[in-house]
Amino acid sequence: MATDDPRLLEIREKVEAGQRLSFDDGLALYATNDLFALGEMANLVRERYNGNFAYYNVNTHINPTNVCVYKCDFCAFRADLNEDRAYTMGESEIKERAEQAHARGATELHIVGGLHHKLPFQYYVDVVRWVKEAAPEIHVKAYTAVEYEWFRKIERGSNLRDILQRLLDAGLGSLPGGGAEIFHPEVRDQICGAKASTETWLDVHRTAHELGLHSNATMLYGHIERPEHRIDHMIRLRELQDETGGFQTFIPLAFHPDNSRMDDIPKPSGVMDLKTMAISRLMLDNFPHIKAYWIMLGIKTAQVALSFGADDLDGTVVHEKIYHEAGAETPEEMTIDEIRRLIVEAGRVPIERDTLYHRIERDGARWWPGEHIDVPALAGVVR
Ligand code: V47
Repeated sequence: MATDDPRLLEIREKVEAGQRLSFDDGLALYATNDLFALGEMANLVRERYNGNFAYYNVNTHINPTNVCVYKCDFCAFRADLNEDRAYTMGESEIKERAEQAHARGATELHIVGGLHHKLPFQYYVDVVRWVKEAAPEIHVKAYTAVEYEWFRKIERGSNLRDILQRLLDAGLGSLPGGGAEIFHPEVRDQICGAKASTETWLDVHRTAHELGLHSNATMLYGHIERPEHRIDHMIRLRELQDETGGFQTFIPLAFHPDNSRMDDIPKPSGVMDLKTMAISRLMLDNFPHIKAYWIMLGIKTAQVALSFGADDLDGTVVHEKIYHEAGAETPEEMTIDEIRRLIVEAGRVPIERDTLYHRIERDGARWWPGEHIDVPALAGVVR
């Protein structure tokens, strides 16, 4: 490694020996300007865990409603019930979306939306049921921890376990990682103080893991948070993962300010994006995968991120609304050929996966899951 920064050399030794990095190590990584040294260290871990593979899936998003009781400062997607842009999808629209997704070969539907104060919990259960009726093979990755906490509140007398079980019975397959934002109260209280607390977010994922579900985790960065808040966030996730082993993928989400109440904040820079990707890979030593979500990062940065710790690009993604409302300039969809070309050009081997990281074998729009892609360095932690 070309660096002569003694602190980085010390961290490098730990990384080579497979030792856990501390909070102070994380801060030292954010303090360095040696992006190449940082990227090279993250790449070492990335290749130790996932070799030269880069994963993607074929998926579609459904946001059943944008009506939301909360007014998170960063959100450009939400609407009040009486606004013209407010909508709620019914059974036929959800089923049509699921059928379309199935017809084009999607293996996953990613479902998240607003917390609608007039809809009962049964509506959210029905959304999952409608999808499974229309397209039984599709994996439903649905609802953030914030939504689960809302369901618990509106379905009086139920606990989180009952709520999750009812959705499991309707066909739920796993949980996406949204709603995590920044766990540290100095930031969380300011940008989304009203919604599910850090403890609740972690508790929803813990309970889901106990029920045998896998989930993802995110972190929204590039707004008012500082490096210590990001490192604190990663360490809280690492601790829960030590306990349960149920997380699959960590997704750092770059903040998009347009149309939000924080539109005076500039978008995170390319350096910040790559640093955060690399540091995530280094700090989250018990997460099998780190995702470069191209919709948020932009296609070019996501491609470069495959050499800075990331091993996954998410999917072909159709009908993405949350970031496009907030000014994302990426297209709403990439074809399989485009994703594979980006991966090959980055020197990686493209592997189509399903939500739970089984290889997908494909013959046009028809597909079937192959073997599970094990991460050798984490044997025993993930299925
Ligand atoms: O929690 C909202 C973020 C998240 C903005 O699990 C914004 O595979 C940037 O979690 N600028 C929801 N970010 C999306 C999400 C996700 C995305 C892709 C894959 C997976 C997965 C999960 O979107 C929210 C919030 O952190 N968000 N508004 C914004 N203006």
